[in-house]
Amino acid sequence: MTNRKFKVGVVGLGFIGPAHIENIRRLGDEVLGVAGADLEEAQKYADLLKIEKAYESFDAMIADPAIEIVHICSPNFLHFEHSKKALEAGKHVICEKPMTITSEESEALVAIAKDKDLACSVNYNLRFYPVNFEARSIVQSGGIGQIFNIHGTYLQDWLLYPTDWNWRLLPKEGGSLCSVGDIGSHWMDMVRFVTGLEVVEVFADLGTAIPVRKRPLAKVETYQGKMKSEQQYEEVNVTADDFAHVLFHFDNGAKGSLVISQVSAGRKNCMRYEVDGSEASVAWDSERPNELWRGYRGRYNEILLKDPSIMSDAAQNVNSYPGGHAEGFPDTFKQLAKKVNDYIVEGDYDAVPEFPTFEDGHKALLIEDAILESAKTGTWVKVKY
Ligand code: SOE
Repeated sequence: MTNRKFKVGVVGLGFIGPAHIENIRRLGDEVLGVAGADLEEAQKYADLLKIEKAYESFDAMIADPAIEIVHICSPNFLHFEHSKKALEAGKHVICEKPMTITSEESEALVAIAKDKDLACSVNYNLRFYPVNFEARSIVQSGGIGQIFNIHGTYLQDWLLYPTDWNWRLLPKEGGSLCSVGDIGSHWMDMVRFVTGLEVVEVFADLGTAIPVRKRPLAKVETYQGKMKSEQQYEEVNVTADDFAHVLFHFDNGAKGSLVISQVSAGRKNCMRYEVDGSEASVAWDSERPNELWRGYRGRYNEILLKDPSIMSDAAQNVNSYPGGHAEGFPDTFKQLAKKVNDYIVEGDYDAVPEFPTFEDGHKALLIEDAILESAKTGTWVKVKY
């Protein structure tokens, strides 16, 4: 715990940048300034969110000696450049996922970060729903026995209509994988986190439900398309996945499967995982994020309703509110950033961080490389760690 007040800069002011800003402030830190696509955008958000400085560029932000931590919320293709420059300027970094758009870039970032006494995190925030920490404690202390089966889905509907548009659909901006990189990566990170297992090989089948989309001529932020009515459009051919099926082999011999989709009507932001062990199962659904299900063969099943007083120390540590007081999406950002703050205050950069690291971000990119290759070749492909 610390009362040190950090000065933070945030780049990227689309859907997720403001979520970071809100939760940095909830920790008591100061969002000293923001950078966006240009000064006009930065100024607009600085005014709207009552932030002292609007920088004319990202470079101007990291040149400010007062900034200690940089949150990178820019489009995916800028994550590499922004993280690299921030690290070279001596700033701690929390980078949105995916960490970069290629594994060459993520490998380079891991190397750059290696010898620096800086905290480097990738924002796999969904880990930080307290019951996922509880699931991890249960599973990794042998609470479900030997794991043999891991399955789940990550489903959304915000790209269902041909008029739904997002920069993630363009490989140059979002990376070669759309739904897999954007949300499948969260699921894969989550099961690695909960089980402690690594993905050894994958078999993937990628789908594009809407091969021609109508791209609005005006800029549209993530999820914003759902709110808009009349627009002027241009037609764009899309090759990126908006849904996918992936099979996994894990390093303990367990098998897994995941269905990913951003075109599933009615599913708003629904990540589900279930881990089956020889004695019990655990399952979680992000649309009921304060509940953890435990399944048994010989007795009644259980549902834990989030309550720090009956949870493990690790899970208690990422709770802010007592039982019956729901914690949600914004809280996950706060808890991740808090772990980063604590790490910086502790000052032992050889210690194993309790936040998702650049190594986790790099592993995600390596798994995605294997997914892409498998989809192209129609074969099982080993992850090249
Ligand atoms: C859009 O699919 C998105 O905002 C993702 O980019 C986030 O990582 C996920 O948490 C919610 O959905």
